[in-house]
Amino acid sequence: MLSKVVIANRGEIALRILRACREMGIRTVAVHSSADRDLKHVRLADESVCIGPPSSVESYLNIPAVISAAEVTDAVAIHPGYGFLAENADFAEQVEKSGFIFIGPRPETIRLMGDKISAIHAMKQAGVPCVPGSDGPLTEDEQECIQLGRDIGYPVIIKAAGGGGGRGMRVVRSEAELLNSISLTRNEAANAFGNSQVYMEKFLENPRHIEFQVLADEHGNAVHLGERDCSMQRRHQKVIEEAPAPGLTPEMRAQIGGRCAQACRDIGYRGAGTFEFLYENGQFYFIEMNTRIQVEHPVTEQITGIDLVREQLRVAMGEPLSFTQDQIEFRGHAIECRINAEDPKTFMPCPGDITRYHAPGGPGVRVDTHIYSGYRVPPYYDSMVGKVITFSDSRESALARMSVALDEMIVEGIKTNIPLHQMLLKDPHFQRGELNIHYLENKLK
Ligand code: MV4
Repeated sequence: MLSKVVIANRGEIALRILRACREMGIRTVAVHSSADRDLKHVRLADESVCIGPPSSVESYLNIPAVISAAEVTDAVAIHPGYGFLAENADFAEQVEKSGFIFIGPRPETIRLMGDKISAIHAMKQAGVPCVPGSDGPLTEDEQECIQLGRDIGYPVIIKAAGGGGGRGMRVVRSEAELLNSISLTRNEAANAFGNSQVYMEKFLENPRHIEFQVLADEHGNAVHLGERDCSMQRRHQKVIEEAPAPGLTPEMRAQIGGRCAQACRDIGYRGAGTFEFLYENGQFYFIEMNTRIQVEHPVTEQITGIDLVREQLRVAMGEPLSFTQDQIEFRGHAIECRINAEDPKTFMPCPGDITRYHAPGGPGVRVDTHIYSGYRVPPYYDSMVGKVITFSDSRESALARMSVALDEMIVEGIKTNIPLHQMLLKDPHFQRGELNIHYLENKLK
């Protein structure tokens, strides 16, 4: 049994983790910056520790400060949430070396997946379908790179091994640009990630972004919980996510999901994780793995009835998963709209005082947020202030519930992207489930 957990995050996910801990009888420690004393989970936690000034670097990213807070409060485990230190292998390692449980995969697994070249290599070995591309890093041999480009066929994309999530990549449309693009990407990668290794993939023009959720325990059990379609995005920030992915057959889900679960067993994965794929013309291509709980985890929870954060905590205590693959059933449809404190037209962040807040509700409506009337959104962090999730037996009805929920929701004092969501919900293409990763940016043009 975990007696006490440090929640090393802020905002809605910190509150989500706190709720799971409280339900399980686990005591909680909120660690927060000096700008975050008024966060809802700080008020609700058994204990709280201010770990630094507003700047994330000096607080939520300050490894010694987070570990010291665990020491002084006599905690046994640390939950990193998403962002901040969640996928920092050095942090996970120091947490374990200091005698605490890191609620996530082993540090070596985080490191393996943090390097996109080693991640792809591991997944190929495990039988997960990948994008046609270079087998490993590009060499300095120019002729070899040119031949590789010809073999793959243009357009290709050069990606940094240390990149991911849209950082450190460049599309190459002809052989004439290839060598220059490789050296530009190499230089940027060396500066940004301290790793100049790059690799080449076939560039897919209009794919969807579909990701599979997995859970694995320390007893060799691993399951998949189906997929989420996260194609509605702008500048690598997801805006709307849903589960299941429109049009995906149960056979395809079982096939790709089964490969992901097997890959987890092969690499000795632990905890919650996500396999990111591009999906085009009925084919899946693995691109990256995320070794954390994700923002959009609720849509999976709603269609499976499984509490992913509870399972993370169970796995961290050494418990087996509380179900097997054949006990997982997918039911209905769930959609999540991310609510950001930003201008709905310019996307500029709009922090400030929330003078009035009324949450939507009713059957099939879930709101994951830390905001309340009188809360001040600080300017130092991500502008996401919450998520509205609706679910129903069909996609159409989940969309209708979302429209009603957002119409009912009142957030005053700050600008939010609710009007953007209301526009997207009326979009005939989105209503028919016809979208790809470029859809939103093209629509906004
Ligand atoms: C790609 C791609 C097309 N072809 N790889 C961007 C983020 C990173 N996770 C991988 N990304 C992409 N990789 C190949 N071979 C297009 C993207 C991409 C993208 C992917 C997922 C979600 C949004 C995206 C937006 C632009 C480009």
